[in-house]
Amino acid sequence: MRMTTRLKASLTNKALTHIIGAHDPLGARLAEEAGFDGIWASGFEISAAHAIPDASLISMSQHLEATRVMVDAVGTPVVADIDTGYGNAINVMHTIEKYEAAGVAAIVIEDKSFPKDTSLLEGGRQELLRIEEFQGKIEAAVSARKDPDFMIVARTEALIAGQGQAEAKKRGEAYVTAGADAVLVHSKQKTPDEIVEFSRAWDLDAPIVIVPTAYPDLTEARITELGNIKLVIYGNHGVRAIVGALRDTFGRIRADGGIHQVHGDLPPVSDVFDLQGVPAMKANEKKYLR
Ligand code: SPV
Ligand code: MG
Repeated sequence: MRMTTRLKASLTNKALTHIIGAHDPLGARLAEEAGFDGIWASGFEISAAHAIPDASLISMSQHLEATRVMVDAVGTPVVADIDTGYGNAINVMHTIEKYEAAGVAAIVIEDKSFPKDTSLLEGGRQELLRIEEFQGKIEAAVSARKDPDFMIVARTEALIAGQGQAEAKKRGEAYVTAGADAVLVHSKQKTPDEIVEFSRAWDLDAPIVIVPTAYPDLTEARITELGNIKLVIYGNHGVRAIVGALRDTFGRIRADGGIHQVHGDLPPVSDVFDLQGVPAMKANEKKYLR
């Protein structure tokens, strides 16, 4: 089954589909191994992996390439975070063509102005596009896709921008009217209240998507109870885990004056060989090297 169709069916048939952020194929493989339904090609993670802010500094081609190599590495759907679509509706059409050709299962496009600022930053610049302008971008995305199962997820930053529930609902509805398959509503509040309120007021068939980074108490069990949230994205836990793990290991090696202490606490190199696909390569060598 195509990844587009598989992801779309998952949103329809599963109570809740869960995907997690990654920025490279190794992380994507580990997410797949852990049993996630898919990969979030996170703009934040890919920016962080380049050690630059998530503020439209990564180019479309950089993000696309990072996404493509993840698609190639896993047998699970990849959802691409295309930020604002890298420009206006025309840029969006080009972006959709390229991401669909790269094999991604769905894209998420957000209603902020370009260049964007990252959503969870205290005091970040959060300027929204006019609704009609963003509807034009969604319509452009819908017209540019070839596979009808390639989902276009419209993300509203109305709550992030402090514009309130009514604005968030109005925008979500307008985006579905324009052809969005689902609406991602983002929140930076520390409690789930704002998202719960949005979910309770939402009465369209199009499913809701959330990124509960700021309000981690909204567990999958509680999300499922709400009924209309069908996709949860864990945005940045991979890159944060890496930051913690590298800082700890690198710091210990310096403190210990060698690798003699950390050595036994790390996964063996053979574990990395497996993740690289070395056993399959060796099997092929046996067959084909003569
Ligand atoms: C990302 O992971 O890039 C996201 C989610 O868009 S957030 O960083 O919370 O905006
Ligand atoms: Mg992002």
